[in-house]
Amino acid sequence: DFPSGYTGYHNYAEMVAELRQTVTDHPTLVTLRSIGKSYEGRDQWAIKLSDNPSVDEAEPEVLFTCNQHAREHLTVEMCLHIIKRYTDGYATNPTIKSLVDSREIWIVPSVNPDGAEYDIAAGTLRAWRKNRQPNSTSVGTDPNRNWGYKWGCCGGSSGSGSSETYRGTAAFSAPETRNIRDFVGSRVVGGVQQIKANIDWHTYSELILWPYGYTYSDTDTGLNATQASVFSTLGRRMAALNGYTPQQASDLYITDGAVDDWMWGTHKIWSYTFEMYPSSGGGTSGFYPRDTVIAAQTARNDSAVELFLGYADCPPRIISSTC
Ligand code: 0X9
Ligand code: CA
Ligand code: CA
Ligand code: ZN
Repeated sequence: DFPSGYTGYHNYAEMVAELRQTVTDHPTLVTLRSIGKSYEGRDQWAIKLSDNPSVDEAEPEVLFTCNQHAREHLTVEMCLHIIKRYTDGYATNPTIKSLVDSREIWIVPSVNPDGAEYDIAAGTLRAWRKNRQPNSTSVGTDPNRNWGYKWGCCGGSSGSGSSETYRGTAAFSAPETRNIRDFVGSRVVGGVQQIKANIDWHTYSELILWPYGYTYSDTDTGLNATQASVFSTLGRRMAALNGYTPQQASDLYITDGAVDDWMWGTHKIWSYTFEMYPSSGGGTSGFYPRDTVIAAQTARNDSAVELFLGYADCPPRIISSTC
């Protein structure tokens, strides 16, 4: 389990208990489902948050994903914080009520539960990143190099099983990414993708990133100048609210097979990667801030998330463009 100084973080069992409690407390606002099982057989839980959550209403859908990377435990807390804020705040906060009533918000607090549990299983913090799927030489595929848009194209991932950025034997070779792929695919209704926008939460460096990650070019196949301007304008507006640094993903470094390129490249979902607190850290210490920072570093994103949800029906509106 989490060691001393970190017990305020949720392990997998505590996370599931919290999700079930949310259903008990707010049965008119949330439903809970598993979207599939991890390599080791843990459920990947998804909350749907909306008015009339058991009905598929004609409302723009939004997806928050957390904990692709095992050791990035602060992101689990971010997803749980969003759930708490938009349920507990519903009755008293008119902005929250109108967003919940006009959107269908999907939240997956742990995309990579096997890795997260392995990271803490010895009672120490192992700095584990990948999933727990054995490969030819070692253990683990990097989920965020396993997505199927330009997978392995561009030197932004590794073909070596021992690497921290091992891309897997094929796109979606990891059950964890495959299940999210299939879930997102299941939201194509009548030929129209219902999910309009996504934030995939990571740590650390305090960044807001947008596609593409596989190329340094601002525009490329499937991403024109107007769309690039939407990404950067909304990215900068959110960054002004949380104090993160906004940039195209490849300005950090080239990645291929990352989730945001797939969400946009394949589904035209406006997908951002947020790298949370801290802004810098020595070695792996940046992945392990004490639990005392959880409240402030999750609440720090409240106004950015609110802006994101407000524009999620049509992000191009932010540059007075249309959908
Ligand atoms: O390398 C990653 O997957 C992300 N950084 S982390 O320290 N959380 O592992 C950054 C990904 C940046 N690229 C894209 N978002 N495409
Ligand atoms: Ca609804
Ligand atoms: Ca719907
Ligand atoms: Zn990460």
